[in-house]
Amino acid sequence: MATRIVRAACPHDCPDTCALLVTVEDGRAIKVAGDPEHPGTQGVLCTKVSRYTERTYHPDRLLTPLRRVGKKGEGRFEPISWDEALDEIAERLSSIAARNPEAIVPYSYAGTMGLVQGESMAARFFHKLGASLLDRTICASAGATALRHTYGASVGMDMEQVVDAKLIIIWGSNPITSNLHFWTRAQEAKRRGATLVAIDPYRSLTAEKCHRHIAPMPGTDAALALAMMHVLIRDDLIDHDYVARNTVGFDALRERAMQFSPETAARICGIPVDDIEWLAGLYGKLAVRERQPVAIRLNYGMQRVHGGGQAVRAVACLPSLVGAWREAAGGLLLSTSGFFPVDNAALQRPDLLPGWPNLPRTINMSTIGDALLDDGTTGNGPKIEAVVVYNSNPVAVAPESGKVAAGFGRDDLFTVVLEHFRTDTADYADIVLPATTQLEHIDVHKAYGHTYFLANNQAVEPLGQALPNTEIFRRLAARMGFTESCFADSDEAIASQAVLREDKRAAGISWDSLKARGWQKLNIAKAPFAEGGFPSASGKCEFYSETMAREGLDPVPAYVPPYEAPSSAPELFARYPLAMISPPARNFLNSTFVNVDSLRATEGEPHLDIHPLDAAARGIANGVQVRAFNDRGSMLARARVTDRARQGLVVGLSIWWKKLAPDGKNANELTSQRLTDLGRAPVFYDCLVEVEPVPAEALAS
Ligand SMILES: Nc1nc2c(c(=O)[nH]1)N[C@H]1C(S)=C(S)[C@@H](COP(=O)(O)OP(=O)(O)OC[C@H]3O[C@@H](n4cnc5c(=O)[nH]c(N)nc54)[C@H](O)[C@@H]3O)O[C@H]1N2
Ligand SMILES: Nc1nc2c(c(=O)[nH]1)N[C@H]1C(S)=C(S)[C@@H](COP(=O)(O)OP(=O)(O)OC[C@H]3O[C@@H](n4cnc5c(=O)[nH]c(N)nc54)[C@H](O)[C@@H]3O)O[C@H]1N2
Ligand code: SF4
Ligand SMILES: [Mo]
Repeated sequence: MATRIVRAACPHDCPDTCALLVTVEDGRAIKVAGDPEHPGTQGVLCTKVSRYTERTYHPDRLLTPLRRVGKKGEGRFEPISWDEALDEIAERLSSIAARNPEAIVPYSYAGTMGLVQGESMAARFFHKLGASLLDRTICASAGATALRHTYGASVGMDMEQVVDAKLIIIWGSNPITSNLHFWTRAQEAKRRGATLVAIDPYRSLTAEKCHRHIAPMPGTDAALALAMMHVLIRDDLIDHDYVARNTVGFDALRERAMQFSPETAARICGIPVDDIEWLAGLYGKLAVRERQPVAIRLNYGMQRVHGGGQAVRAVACLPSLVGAWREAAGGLLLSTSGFFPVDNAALQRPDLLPGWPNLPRTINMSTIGDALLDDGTTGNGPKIEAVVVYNSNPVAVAPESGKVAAGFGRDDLFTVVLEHFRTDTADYADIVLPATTQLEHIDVHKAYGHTYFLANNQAVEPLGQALPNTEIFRRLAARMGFTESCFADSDEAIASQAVLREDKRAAGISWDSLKARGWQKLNIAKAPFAEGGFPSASGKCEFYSETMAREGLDPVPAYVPPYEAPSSAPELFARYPLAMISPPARNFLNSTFVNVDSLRATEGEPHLDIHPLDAAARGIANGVQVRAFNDRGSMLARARVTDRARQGLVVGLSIWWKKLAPDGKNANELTSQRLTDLGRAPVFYDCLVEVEPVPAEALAS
């Protein structure tokens, strides 16, 4: 029996980007484990990915190309050959492109975070075609834009250092679910005496294990952060030297903060004044008086609301006010992605665009429902005639799902989906193409929660007739007659183009060294901003952003209320008085893994957590079926009456496959297509609903 261990990387959209060791026996992967040597992974994987072989060898894996035979959405297909599939796609795309290539739209996100199987050959293909560009906003662009306007890029502290912090504020983040390896480090810090505080409207698995839980209403974090600044300034808990040397705009920030007394913010957030006084007092005292490391783990959960961008900006100013960056275990971490020198121009080749440097029109992925339903007369460019989906499941994950499904349901739309499984989106495809999983192809990974590049070596041969995304686009390019040499690059060649080796942060890192070693850390100082040196235009942390002022945006962190809240939409609130959020379930990764039986069994069925007082007011008993609804749609879920959800809030952990839910719907039936203040991102957690019990007779019928 031939057994070998292959060094690989977790492909999922998770800050931890774990280093994997795959055990392969006689050509079959039998075990996926965490690399004990990798400092981020420490030999441990989450439950989902330790079950990765269950997903790879799942009986429902797509193993041949398919052509739709039923109605769109019905999910009836017949197998066809690769030649038939690719000929038909090339023919359809060519004829649309001959009229207007902008009528073709790629739709992809982070089903794999790999630089090779993500936007390399695929991007080259769509660029050469002149297709519409896709604005990839569905997750992080509010926060990323805010960080760019504050620090200059998505950069922050090193998660490995956080064990020495004395205070860790876990803000809009649920690491036990979505950032496990940070949580391990936070627990070590706790054992060494750190205080852990969670800021989350929901008593998440993480919040219940922190020393203190502060539960503001969704979308009010900027008010909380500004009031913390108010207290810090009022009580002179400011690192004046750090502020003078390494920040710009303190006076403007002070003026703004003075408008947010703890009383004002407490009213906006729906929390006790003492929460704010206590937290700001502790943060300032530890950092400024005692020179102890204080850390903020900010995460994307708090920027999925109207004011998400400005809220991130407000929180991101806190560590600079108190000089927390002086310590390696201090500062803030939202994302480390901006540290990575990646050669996107080589990977994606935007120069292939027909009008380069003029760009085709851009479609925002977060409003794909409206985009697909646009008839081409609204001034937003031509009607969309074809969509090619890869690494994403928009019918389940994009907001206002009713419209997304109606859009993908258009009979005059040609849809191609590259997938592992027949997802909710694949059901709407004209042609489905079987893609390889991480065990069956190579890749290079950066991360957004740590600072290692990783290699993914191929562990096993592709299953059935599955092909890597790269090979699918390579073959399509050949059929379309694209002759540039980059369309012949092998995956190895693409992998070796990924790292920008001239950058000193990547000194000594290449595909060759990565694939042998598995992972390598970037060369970055332990406390990267101890003496300023932010990657912004001014080199400083920008409390006041000149760039934002020029763009007509509020240059100072501001509180922008939610779209759907009593103060901003009283009439809506009267009809739909509960704020609904739908953050990740622990055993799913977005909509990935929902079809793995053992993981779905652990989650059970779609639930809705509701506070006992809100439940009582509606005659909802624990365990009954309820319907959550608003003007956009509705979904069924089983009520869990629990004070984990604060009063006024309901929580439906997500993202369920619609077809595996009792009514064929999920939380995105209720979410809206409105966008954040910065970054054009969706507002999944800015969503008012009403909830009613569903009588058993109604369910039976
Ligand atoms: N197991 C698992 N892990 C995942 C994912 C998954 O689906 N499952 N998804 C991955 C992806 S793509 C991402 S982007 C990350 C997301 O992970 P996080 O960035 O941690 O974001 P969320 O899980 O969306 O939200 C985190 C917490 O924020 C809270 N929250 C919601 N609204 C607000 C608010 O307005 N203010 C504050 N302070 N808190 C709020 C939620 O209740 C939740 O407990 O996780 C990644 N990891
Ligand atoms: N209500 C609500 N909606 C949300 C969120 C929420 O918290 N609440 N979170 C939002 C966030 S943060 C995000 S990031 C998005 C995530 O949205 P998506 O990026 O669409 O993520 P997934 O749902 O995991 O779908 C990824 C798909 O890619 C496929 N895939 C994986 N690897 C490959 C590959 O190598 N090749 C091909 N062809 N396919 C592959 C997987 O099988 C899977 O079906 O959802 C957003 N939607
Ligand atoms: S999903 Fe996250 S925690 Fe789980 S193995 Fe992948 S990177 Fe690690
Ligand atoms: Mo995400």
